[in-house]
Amino acid sequence: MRIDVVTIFPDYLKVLDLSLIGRAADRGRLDLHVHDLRDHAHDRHRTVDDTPLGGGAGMVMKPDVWGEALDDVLAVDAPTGGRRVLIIPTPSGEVFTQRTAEDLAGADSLVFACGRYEGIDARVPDHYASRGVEVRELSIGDYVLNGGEVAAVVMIEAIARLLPGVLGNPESLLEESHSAAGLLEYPVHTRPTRWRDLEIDPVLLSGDHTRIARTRRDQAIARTVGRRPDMIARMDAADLDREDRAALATMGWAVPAGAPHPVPVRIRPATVHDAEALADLAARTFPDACGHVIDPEFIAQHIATNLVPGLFRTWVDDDRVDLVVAERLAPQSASQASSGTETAQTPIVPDLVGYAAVLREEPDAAGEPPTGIDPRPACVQARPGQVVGELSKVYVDSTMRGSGLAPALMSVVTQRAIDHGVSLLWLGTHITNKRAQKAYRRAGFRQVGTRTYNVGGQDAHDVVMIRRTGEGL
Ligand code: 6GU
Repeated sequence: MRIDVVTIFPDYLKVLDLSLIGRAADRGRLDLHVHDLRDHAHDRHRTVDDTPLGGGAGMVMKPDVWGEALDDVLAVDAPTGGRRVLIIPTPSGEVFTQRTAEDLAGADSLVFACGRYEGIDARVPDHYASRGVEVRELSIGDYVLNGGEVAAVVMIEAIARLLPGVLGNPESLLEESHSAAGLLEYPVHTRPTRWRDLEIDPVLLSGDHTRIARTRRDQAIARTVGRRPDMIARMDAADLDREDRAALATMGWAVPAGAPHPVPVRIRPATVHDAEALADLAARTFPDACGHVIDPEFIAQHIATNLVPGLFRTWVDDDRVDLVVAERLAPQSASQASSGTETAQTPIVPDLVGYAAVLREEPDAAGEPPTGIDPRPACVQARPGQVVGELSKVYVDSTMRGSGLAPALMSVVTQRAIDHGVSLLWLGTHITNKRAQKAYRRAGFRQVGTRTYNVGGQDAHDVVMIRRTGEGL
């Protein structure tokens, strides 16, 4: 690749003679030429700028001087049929990204026109574009430098390291930040394994490459969620496997069925303001859990009498009930969701897409158990004094199936129950609902028996599963 740089400060580009890029030039991979713009100024003072037409602050670089300089460079260096790009670094350009670097690495010749002051007369890029030259006005980020030289150095380094034979180890191109994967790179470590009291995840020392890859991927996801939520919002859902989705869902992002990208979702304890939306959600999701076996009329009856706003209000007020909801957030809240900066305004009707509840088996002052708790089946055997909780509900809206939200809700609600002393969790789920059983098994539940469950006056057959938590697991 040939690179020409036109500037009034040729010395700025000397940094490119150092290190990698310099070595690439030495080995003939890169043919770098730096030209002094002032060689094309013909007055006594070698003037390259003038005051802006129309008034205003600063100075503008003269089109006649630039035209002569660029005509020369473009004439000398006409590569035979190759692709040549004229690049004008400017803070008002399109943003230069890794994608731009990859694209430009495919060119045969690049010409950088580095402006100073308020920039180059705007007719210069227009002129060359109209003559068929590929012109790109590019910015390296949202801040202002005094001139294009440093930006040109940045772009040249980003482009040159992608050229074949420039990097010593081309594999390091595969797993880096801003690669096609759309994630920041995972944190890296080297010996000593313990440094100033800081240790690394022991998985990295396990030699188990599958687990190492998973841990690193989770770390890359966590880092990107925290630092660059905009990148998460742009991720291609097709690139996300089930474990990616589960990790994202615990970090405030879920992938709705058929959606192109993750969307921000917050898992939080329910409040009284959620009661109506919870009843709606329950009415939408409960029928799916019945495995199309139970008479729709009985299901409707059960919903109308049990899954009402009053039930959810009662649960919110009962400290024996851990009730958590998953709320879909408006897209602009993405950065707030992951940076933890809460905004005061709560939507009037929260967009709830999932909920989970654990009901603790414990009488209240009046000797009553929590509303809606089921009798503990005989196959669920507790040790004396053990606190038992029923995982009463984990429902996710059909649009969020496979989004990772169900396991995330389950893990949040069970952790809250454990924090409240529960060490044995049980649940009943319809025998035909294999999808739910599989999800519960993944979450550490195992089947211990069956029960008969009355839905709107009709008997339903449930599988009973338990999970022992905390000590004595
Ligand atoms: Cl390309 N030039 C200047 N002068 N300032 C910048 C820039 C370029 N990119 C960001 N700031």
